[in-house]
Amino acid sequence: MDWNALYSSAFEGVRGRIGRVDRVLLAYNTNIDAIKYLDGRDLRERVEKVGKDKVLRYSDDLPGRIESVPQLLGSILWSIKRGKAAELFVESCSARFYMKHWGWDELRMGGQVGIMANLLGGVYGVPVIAHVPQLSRLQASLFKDGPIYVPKLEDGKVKLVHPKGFAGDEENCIHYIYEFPRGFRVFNFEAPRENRFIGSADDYNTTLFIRDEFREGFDEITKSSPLTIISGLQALTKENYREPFEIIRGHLDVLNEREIPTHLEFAFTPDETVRKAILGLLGRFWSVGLNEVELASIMKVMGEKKLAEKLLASDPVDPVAVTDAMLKLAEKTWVRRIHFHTYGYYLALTDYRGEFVRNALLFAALAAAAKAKLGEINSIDDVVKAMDVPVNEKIKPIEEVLSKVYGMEDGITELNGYQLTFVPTKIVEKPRSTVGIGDTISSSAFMGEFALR
Ligand code: 8BR
Ligand code: 8BR
Ligand code: GLC
Repeated sequence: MDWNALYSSAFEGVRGRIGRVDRVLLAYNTNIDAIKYLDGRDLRERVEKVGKDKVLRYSDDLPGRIESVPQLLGSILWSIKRGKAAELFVESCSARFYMKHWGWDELRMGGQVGIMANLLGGVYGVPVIAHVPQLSRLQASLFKDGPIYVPKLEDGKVKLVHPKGFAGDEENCIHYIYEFPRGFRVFNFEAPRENRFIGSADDYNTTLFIRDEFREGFDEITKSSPLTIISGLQALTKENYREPFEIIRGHLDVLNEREIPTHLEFAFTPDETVRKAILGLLGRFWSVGLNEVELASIMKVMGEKKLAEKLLASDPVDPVAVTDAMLKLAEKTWVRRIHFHTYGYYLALTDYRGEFVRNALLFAALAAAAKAKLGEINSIDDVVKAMDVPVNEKIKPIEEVLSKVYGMEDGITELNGYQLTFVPTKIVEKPRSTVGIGDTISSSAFMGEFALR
């Protein structure tokens, strides 16, 4: 299969038709990402200063939330040791103060909504309406120019303005992101792959605070939005999820009534009660996007323990286990589209057919590689700069398995009344940063499908 030729025509196809996507509504999580690229010596000195013994126990067991500086440093070590991402709410003032003084190398737009708003609106030129829980001046300044809007209530009426024109003087919701490259060393730990630990000094996104504009004006806001992407449910806990879930159910009623295709970006949700509650809502979404850890975590709450283990057992992930899990999820919830992404390839299961599903995935993979390579995509023409990143050769055996087991050809096959679609991705050797690549993939693919339909 000449994947490069398919990549190239998928890109041209989406670029030529992107103007057909009218407006995308994005809710709920937007924040500021303060990114610190870790330095091994600095980290070691900090750990020694607060006490190695106090810190190291958290590198074995991640705490539920951060209540002290040793917990913060220990959690960072937990991520490094495993090369795994983790995100925890930072409750303690002293840890928040410590992170602020430690500082950052870069401030970036954060949160699924913020990242997707800048990509879809600021880069692709697709009009978006975004939910921004707190619009501080700093938060507003991180929005790109372009057709990005937030609703503003004036005399009970919804007006759409660019975030920079909102004139809000609200709180800063800062997520401190500690990034490390593959091979990063501290004490006797060595990171098996690049990743990050996130400490969220944020009381709004973490509890899914929903603004009045979205409580009172939702009906009005959705009138002009033919597509929706929802995210930000991941930090809720069994103690606080009920109230926001009530509002979300109300929002889904409106979206379903209007037949607006809605995608859920399923980020890792540590609380099992919340994960089950999300599973219960999934049938009301058109589409869901997730990675292998997230799919495994859903299989766990569906009682599919063996399958969950299989999903985490090999690298690259066994595509037959992924397909089994996607089928189980689709048959349980009736969600129409599942987009799975992992390091090296994507799979989609849809209850509809067509090459456009594959081409949208290819466009997304090119955007992901561009994001990894450049750190930030500034125009749609930046996306094509990733064409020279080679298609992942390690994925050949995965393609062979899919062809042998399911008779897949050119990345497409039929299975139990669904279309199963596969693409091998382009992997950038030394990515600039890992934050936000998943959001780039999911939003580009979902939007891409509707451009190509
Ligand atoms: P298990 O609980 O099955 O080990 O899976 C945890 C996975 O979710 C890890 O891959 C870890 O990187 C990720 N994760 C994230 Br993101 N946030 C986490 C959190 N708060 N606690 C535990 N794991 C988390
Ligand atoms: P999550 O954060 O949701 O897991 O999404 C990250 C995705 O980014 C991975 O599934 C993988 O497809 C992609 N990715 C990563 Br991580 N590193 C990449 C790289 N260096 N080049 C291209 N894609 C990458
Ligand atoms: C989560 C984090 C946010 C980050 C985003 C990237 O939403 O809270 O800080 O920007 O993931 O995907």
